[in-house]
Amino acid sequence: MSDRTAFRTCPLCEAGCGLEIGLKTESDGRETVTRIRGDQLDVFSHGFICPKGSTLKHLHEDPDWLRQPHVKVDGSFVPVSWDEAFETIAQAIRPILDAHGRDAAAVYLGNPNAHSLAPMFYNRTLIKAMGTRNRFSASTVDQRPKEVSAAMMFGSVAVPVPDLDRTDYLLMLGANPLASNGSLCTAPDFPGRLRRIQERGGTIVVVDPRRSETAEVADRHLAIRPATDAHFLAAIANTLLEDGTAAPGPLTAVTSGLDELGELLAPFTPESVAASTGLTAEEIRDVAGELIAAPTAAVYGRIGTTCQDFGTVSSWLVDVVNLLTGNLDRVGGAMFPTGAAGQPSTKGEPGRGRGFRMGRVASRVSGAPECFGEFPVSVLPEEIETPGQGQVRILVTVAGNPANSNPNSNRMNAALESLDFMVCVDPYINETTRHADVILPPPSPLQKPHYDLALLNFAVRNVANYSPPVLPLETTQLGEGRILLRLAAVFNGAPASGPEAESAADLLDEQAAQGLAGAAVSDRFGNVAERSPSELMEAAGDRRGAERMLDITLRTGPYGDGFISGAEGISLATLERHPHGVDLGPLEEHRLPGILRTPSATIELLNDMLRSELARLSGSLADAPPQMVLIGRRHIRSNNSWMHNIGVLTKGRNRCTLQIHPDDAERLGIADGAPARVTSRVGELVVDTECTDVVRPGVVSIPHGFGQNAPGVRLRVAAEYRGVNTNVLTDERDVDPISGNVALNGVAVTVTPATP
Ligand SMILES: Nc1nc2c(c(=O)[nH]1)N[C@H]1C(S)=C(S)[C@@H](COP(=O)(O)OP(=O)(O)OC[C@H]3O[C@@H](n4cnc5c(=O)[nH]c(N)nc54)[C@H](O)[C@@H]3O)O[C@H]1N2
Ligand SMILES: Nc1nc2c(c(=O)[nH]1)N[C@H]1C(S)=C(S)[C@@H](COP(=O)(O)OP(=O)(O)OC[C@H]3O[C@@H](n4cnc5c(=O)[nH]c(N)nc54)[C@H](O)[C@@H]3O)O[C@H]1N2
Ligand code: SF4
Ligand SMILES: [Mo]
Repeated sequence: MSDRTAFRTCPLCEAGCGLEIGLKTESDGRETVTRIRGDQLDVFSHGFICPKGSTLKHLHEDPDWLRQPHVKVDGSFVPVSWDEAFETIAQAIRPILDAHGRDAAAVYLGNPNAHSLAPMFYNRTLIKAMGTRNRFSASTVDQRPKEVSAAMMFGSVAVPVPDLDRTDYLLMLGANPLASNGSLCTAPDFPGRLRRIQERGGTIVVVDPRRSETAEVADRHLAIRPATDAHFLAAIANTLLEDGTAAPGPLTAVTSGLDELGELLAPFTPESVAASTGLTAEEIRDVAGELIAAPTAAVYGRIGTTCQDFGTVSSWLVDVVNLLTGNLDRVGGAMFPTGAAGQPSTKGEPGRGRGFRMGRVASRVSGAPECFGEFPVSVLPEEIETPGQGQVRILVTVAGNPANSNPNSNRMNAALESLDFMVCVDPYINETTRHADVILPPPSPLQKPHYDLALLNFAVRNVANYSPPVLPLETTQLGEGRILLRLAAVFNGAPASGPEAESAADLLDEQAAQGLAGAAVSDRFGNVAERSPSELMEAAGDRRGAERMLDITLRTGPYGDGFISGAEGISLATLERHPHGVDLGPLEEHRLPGILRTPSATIELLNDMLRSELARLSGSLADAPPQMVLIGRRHIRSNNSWMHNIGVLTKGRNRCTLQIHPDDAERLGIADGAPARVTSRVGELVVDTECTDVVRPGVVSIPHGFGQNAPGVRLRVAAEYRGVNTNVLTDERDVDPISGNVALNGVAVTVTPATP
């Protein structure tokens, strides 16, 4: 029985489903959650949720979720006040920064930041206050190659998404939305959207070394050899160019590099890539022919195409094929969303900008190029380990678990333990935060406001949806934005406690809002603003913190009243009146060339980095594949490394198994269910096997994110789980050369029976 119903967007994955939350007032006046189910009226998810959606209640009530700061004293964590926590940080970091400079402190931003409103704004403030070039994030174990390929082609991180609701033909590579619910393609009820493609007579083809849950429902599954997607896509592109069926249509006029493309892709014929991909030339030609013949078609690639050796060139080829088949920026093809917090098109004119540059600075130890203002996480351990000027001695993590999620976990754990000082903005004592000196826990998702600032820019429909906090903060808690502002103030040398610390945080908030309003109006997107910065600040009224930042962002976005003179544009107040979201309609076509931000105001297909990668790619055609390679997988009941503490999700059989093909298991003498020893260049582990023909021979699969049974971890449910951390095996040296993203898939391993 509920006394009240609240509506909120689920922040756990990219789908962003609407939740209906029942609340009851207890005798002490506090509200508790009675039930969470899908919000039938949500304009985007229409009632869909996955098994994780209802666990916001469990997360909120998890006794291991810290509700006040913790400081390590003599090796164990003790709860302290916020003032004490920030004083501890101030006293520890000041002498280190004074002696060794700003680069002695590094920051690592993890995945949940992308799902969290305040950090989307105030991580910038923190980073600025830290003044360090040593910036890292989970992006380089994830989507960085796609961001790079999009930025090269379009001049900004404008990533086309498959128009799921209107396409006739969907070619998906390295994505398993039936488990992940989609990524870089925000689509609540992805399974339903796929089903409807088939119901309207369309076709789904899945390219994956494993017969994933998504492959099972597809019309066709091509069991490609890991890390050869670029071979496959290059052969498709080359086939279309060779047989003259390539038809970029009106985009030809705004594309540069098309002439040279044929020559560079010439080595890749369906016949020449058959051996490496493990597919037949005929299968590849069929897909090429079908993509052209389909009334509309979209190619979509995800983790399997980005977290691999040829990440950037694979990601690039996805959109090259979308372009060559005439499906880029067209209904039913690969389209550019118009997020309410996103990038408007210039009016009428081709967009022009500074384009994409990387490598402005290089990392200290191995010279890895900067990309989007960050170094790849693959070099974080060496930056901590290697003495000298600029050595990383302090690490701040915000919503990240690099000890589990990054490659070569043994090395990462040792590096984290060797730091002089570590601060984690994180709710849990887990594999990473156990190394911390201070943990600053954010409130639970139900206590935070929400707007999918980043992810709605990748949505298959234009939608805007704001959720106010459902439950209040407890007296021991601090909002996440406030935590980041207070921490930034400490790095600025401001007082760490008392009223002066509060004022310092207020001042930073004021500066952040003014900076945003100023930047927005001074021609953020080549449009002329209708409102001055002070008008925007005034319009935000009494709002402060993330809500004020969001209001300014919405008002100066493509639907905002900051740009549309006279019209009732979207502001935060509009969204507050629509608890189920505002539907802004299906994706629009012809956003090109208006959204381009390349210096040439064209789609820039080629550059020297891509030319040299294509040479490496053709060189790799003759490579003998390793005998056995490791890939990852996800399960609908997991969320990277941090939700195994929720019992309703982890109950049931062990899901952290080594999937191995029965032929391989027999050859290696490994019985189904028996433990196997898996060894890579950097580490080894023992894991339960699961003999199954869902993986192709020569490929084994272990899901990531498990292994919470490490010493010092305080996750009482997760620690009991029979899981291992697969990133003990993944190799920080194995990176996509352009983006620096780690090749978490396609890792060479040996598998042997483990004698207990
Ligand atoms: N082998 C292998 N490894 C992988 C992958 C793979 O496919 N295979 N996938 C990679 C991918 S795609 C990603 S995105 C990375 C993720 O890498 P990370 O972001 O480093 O790790 P997560 O497992 O997402 O852990 C998130 C952390 O944030 C904390 N947290 C949760 N909610 C909040 C919050 O609201 N606020 C704050 N401050 N903290 C919060 C959690 O306690 C946890 O410590 O892992 C990568 N690692
Ligand atoms: N339930 C759940 N949902 C999640 C997450 C989670 O941990 N659990 N994590 C979230 C995050 S951070 C992200 S980034 C997204 C990721 O979303 P997805 O990209 O859909 O992630 P996966 O489910 O890992 O699917 C990747 C697929 O790539 C395949 N693969 C591996 N190597 C190759 C290869 O070389 N080539 C090809 N073609 N395929 C390959 C794998 O077999 C797997 O089926 O999911 C998000 N959603
Ligand atoms: S699919 Fe599940 S985890 Fe993802 S947003 Fe929807 S309910 Fe939340
Ligand atoms: Mo991710």
